[in-house]
Amino acid sequence: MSIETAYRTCPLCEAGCGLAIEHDGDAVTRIRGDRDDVFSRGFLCPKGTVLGHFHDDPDRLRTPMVRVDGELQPASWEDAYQAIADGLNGVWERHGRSALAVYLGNPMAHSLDGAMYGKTLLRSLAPGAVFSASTVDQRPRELASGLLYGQSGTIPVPDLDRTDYLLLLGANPMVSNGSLATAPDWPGRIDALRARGGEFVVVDPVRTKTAEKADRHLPIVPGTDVLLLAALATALADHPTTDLKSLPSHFAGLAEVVDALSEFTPESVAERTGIDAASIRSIAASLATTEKAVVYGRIGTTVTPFGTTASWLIDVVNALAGSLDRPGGSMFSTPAAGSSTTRGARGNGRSHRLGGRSTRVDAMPVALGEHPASAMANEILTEGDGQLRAMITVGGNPVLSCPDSDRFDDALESLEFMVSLDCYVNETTRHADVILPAPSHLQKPHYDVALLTLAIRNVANYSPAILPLDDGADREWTQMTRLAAMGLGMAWDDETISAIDDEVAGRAIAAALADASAPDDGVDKAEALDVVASRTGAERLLDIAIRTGPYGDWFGARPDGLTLDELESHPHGMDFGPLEPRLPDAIRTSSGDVEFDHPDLLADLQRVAALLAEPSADMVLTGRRTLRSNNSWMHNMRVLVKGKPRCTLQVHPDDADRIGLADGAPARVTSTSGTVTAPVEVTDAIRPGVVSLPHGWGHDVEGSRLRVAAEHAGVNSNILTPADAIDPLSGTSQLTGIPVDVVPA
Ligand SMILES: Nc1nc2c(c(=O)[nH]1)N[C@H]1C(S)=C(S)[C@@H](COP(=O)(O)OP(=O)(O)OC[C@H]3O[C@@H](n4cnc5c(=O)[nH]c(N)nc54)[C@H](O)[C@@H]3O)O[C@H]1N2
Ligand SMILES: Nc1nc2c(c(=O)[nH]1)N[C@H]1C(S)=C(S)[C@@H](COP(=O)(O)OP(=O)(O)OC[C@H]3O[C@@H](n4cnc5c(=O)[nH]c(N)nc54)[C@H](O)[C@@H]3O)O[C@H]1N2
Ligand code: SF4
Ligand SMILES: [Mo]
Repeated sequence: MSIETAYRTCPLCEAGCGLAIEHDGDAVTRIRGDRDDVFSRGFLCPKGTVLGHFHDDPDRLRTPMVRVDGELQPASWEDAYQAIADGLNGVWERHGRSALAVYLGNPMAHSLDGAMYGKTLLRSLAPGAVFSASTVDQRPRELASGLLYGQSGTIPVPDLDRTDYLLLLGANPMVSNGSLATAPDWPGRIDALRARGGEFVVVDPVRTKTAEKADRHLPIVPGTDVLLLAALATALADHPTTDLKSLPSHFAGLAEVVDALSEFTPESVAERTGIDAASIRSIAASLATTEKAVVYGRIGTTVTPFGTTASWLIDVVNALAGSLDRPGGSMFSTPAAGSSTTRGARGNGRSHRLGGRSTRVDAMPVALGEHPASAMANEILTEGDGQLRAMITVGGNPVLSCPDSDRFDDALESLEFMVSLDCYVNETTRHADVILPAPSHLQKPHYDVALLTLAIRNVANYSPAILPLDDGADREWTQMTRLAAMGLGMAWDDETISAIDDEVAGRAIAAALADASAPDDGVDKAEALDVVASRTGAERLLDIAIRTGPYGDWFGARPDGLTLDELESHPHGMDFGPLEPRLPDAIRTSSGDVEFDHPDLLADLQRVAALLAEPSADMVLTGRRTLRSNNSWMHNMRVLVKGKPRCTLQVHPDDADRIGLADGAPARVTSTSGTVTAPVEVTDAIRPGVVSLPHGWGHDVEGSRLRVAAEHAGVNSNILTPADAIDPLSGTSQLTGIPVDVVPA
């Protein structure tokens, strides 16, 4: 035995924990938290320990699969690519380019290959529609950032380690380990906040593990955070210590916003939100008087019909509290691989307006270049010009993660051609004609390009691959480039792939050198290409991003600057310190100011007023996450699914009594889109009038090849999610507060 220890960042969720992976050749013997990791200091969750189990999972695909006589069968890489080219060309010839759709799933947000090569794939295929998990998740937050700061990636995060007052809405970081706020060990960081005398307040219809840690828990009526936030804004504006004139001059239009919100007082929203006016006023007072205070909202605030407006109001409240862009408040990171806050310059940006393109069938908004996931089924099933007839899914399982699943499942079955880049034959990929297997996470390098732009400290960590690729296998960036070559009408042999790769690298360098952030005394493109010549593919693009990032060496022009080699020589990561104020420099609107009084957001307040007047539904459905799950796709790991079933319908005891539901007995839940039957879990942790079912289950479908998951199937909660309920600004699906009827089954 010769056991080696390799260090790598866990790619599974947004926390990005450092792992110490002990392995004997191909065999992983143990995974621990890396105590020397500069960010996670040894923290990890049960999922982080299973990367070896995943690698060894016999159901994980090692070879491409191609449909032959109706059946998915193992095939050579060559045959698989040929089948893809034939299939795509056929669809393009019959129906044109616009008949193809691409769906990008959540793991692509964590994937180095996806981050570096996704754009090349999309640009070359020029599909009629791009869908992603963003419109069942954070898109409202991105859109609000686009409108306010001029760039959708300019997302503020709570300065967790320094704040003394954290108001958290619609997030359960004790279970999710945090989202749009990259921070390993949220539990420890919340404990530290309380230990330094800070206060922690949670707004959630459920008394979650996170709420249990709070000084105060406010069980809100699902979907009404927008009202609470509006009332917090008016109460803050009223507070004697608030002086709008003392706020930075680059916060434009706050007085107009406060005026426009005037009807939303704590008293006026109390009944509708379920939170009394005195509580709202006391929170506003704490925000006003605590120097280091912050409001942070997550998925419970975005997957509602008011997601964009609520995300905007979170920043309005932070600004009024003097917390935006201040230590201990809501801040912007300075990530090593660069971001929308480090590229460009103040004053040379452009402002966003809503009301651009919309979808063919349902006229849903195409925000930030993406079609809403809620529109997918109708775009596939509705005949006419522009009908989608082929789809490529890249690391996504939309059959379990997107609305109106039963109908969407039928839609996939009706496609003329489908390709999936994935690790399994699962609920979604069983419909594919060709599946290209993703290497296991241990077989590819990792750098969390996207999530490190949302880190609560400025940190960076690069992990090379630990295990070699299987013989003849392609990494995902190569898979995507071969598909891109097909889109460009080129061959997809290695020579062409390497030529495309060179061109992509050259373009990345040219763009960086032309950027306002580039030094005047820099090298030229040819010299720069020479400097990065030792790497190819996604790693070369990462090297370019790091060299031209805020700490970068600019290909030698800043000799002490950062390179990927330098980062790689720090296996436990590099820490560039706590977040620093970034405004106004990081603003990219055309005015150069944060445009708080954006007309599209102010206009939406009419809808908010209508919500205030609308009666609550008798019973609504919300979702939840469980620690041992990761959306839909880790239920084939026995260590994660053993024990009591987790896919239960949580019901308050009063509701259970009224409806006649017993703990453990099955209940039938019906919405406008469908019906599921799930076992009841009676718990007083949930607000009366609300039931909760986790998403990502329902593994008992025909044709999937997940032997362990099938034994712990659960039900697919998204059968209950209607496709027509969205945030009309961002197109994001409503996944919480869905009216349902619950009866004993
Ligand atoms: N009702 C309800 N629905 C929800 C949510 C909710 O809260 N409630 N949450 C939503 C959210 S936040 C999200 S992000 C979405 C997730 O939605 P999706 O991204 O569609 O779903 P995942 O379950 O993450 O599926 C990931 C897929 O990628 C594959 N995979 C894993 N790793 C890799 C890899 O490295 N490479 C490749 N090529 N494939 C890989 C897996 O096998 C799986 O098929 O679900 C959303 N759906
Ligand atoms: N263990 C585990 N970790 C994960 C994932 C996973 O599936 N499992 N998924 C990852 C992904 S893709 C994401 S996006 C993140 C998400 O991370 P989080 O945003 O922390 O997501 P959740 O844990 O679902 O917590 C959302 C909370 O919102 C509450 N809620 C529902 N409706 C409302 C509402 O109307 N108002 C308010 N105020 N609260 C509401 C729910 O009760 C729930 O407690 O987690 C990531 N981490
Ligand atoms: S918290 Fe997230 S990043 Fe950390 S070990 Fe668990 S799954 Fe991996
Ligand atoms: Mo997500």
